[in-house]
Amino acid sequence: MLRYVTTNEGKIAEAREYLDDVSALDFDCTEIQSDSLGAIAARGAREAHAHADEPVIVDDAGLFVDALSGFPGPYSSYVEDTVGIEGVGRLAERERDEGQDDRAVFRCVIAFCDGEEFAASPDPVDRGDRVSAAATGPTDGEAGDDNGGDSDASGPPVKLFEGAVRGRIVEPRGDGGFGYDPIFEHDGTTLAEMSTAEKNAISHRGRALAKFGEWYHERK
Ligand code: ITT
Repeated sequence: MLRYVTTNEGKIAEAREYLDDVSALDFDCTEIQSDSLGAIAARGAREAHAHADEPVIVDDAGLFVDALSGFPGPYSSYVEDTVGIEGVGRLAERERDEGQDDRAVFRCVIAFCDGEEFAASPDPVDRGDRVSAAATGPTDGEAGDDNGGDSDASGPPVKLFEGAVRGRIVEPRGDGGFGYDPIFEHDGTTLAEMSTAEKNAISHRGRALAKFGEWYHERK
């Protein structure tokens, strides 16, 4: 059984369109401070696999607004909880009034770990060095203890699957989906105005899930 480490029902609903044997696992992964979604997801997948001893996926997603130099990006969750999606929309609008454009990109990285090695393929494998270097933060002896000296930087390899979708930041529309979906428009329709299948067909997560699903079915 594949476990999807998330408390977000929307993510599970989207994943079920690609994976028939997936179930949610409520496990509180360490959310490291990093500007790399891959580093955050890889760290979570290692931790969750060590905890559950089952194949796991962890997905980290973020909204990168061009006019805000990529903000909120990896901080999207915190910003949704504090400023709110309308607040992000207003910030983007203010910048737009200053002549900036309204484009944005939604990115998603799915990290898979089952404790085994992976054959080389086009998708990156995090071996606890390349990505964790970005995730490690202060080294031993440096100030700060949040994520400093990432003791889980080594460990089993983690395979990463990435997806992205370009769009525009607009006034909120639609009541489907979750998170930033109402303010993210793709080809004239916000993600919140789409069904799950329509969103998956063009979305960051749909693209990452399609790659992962194909690879995972062959691996099984
Ligand atoms: P888990 O960590 O439990 O998986 P989460 O919702 O916090 O749930 P993320 O950290 O990946 O998941 O999400 C970062 C933020 O981006 C968060 O505010 C989400 O609501 C939002 N988000 C993620 N995927 C999204 C999507 O497909 N559409 C709209 N917003 C999304």
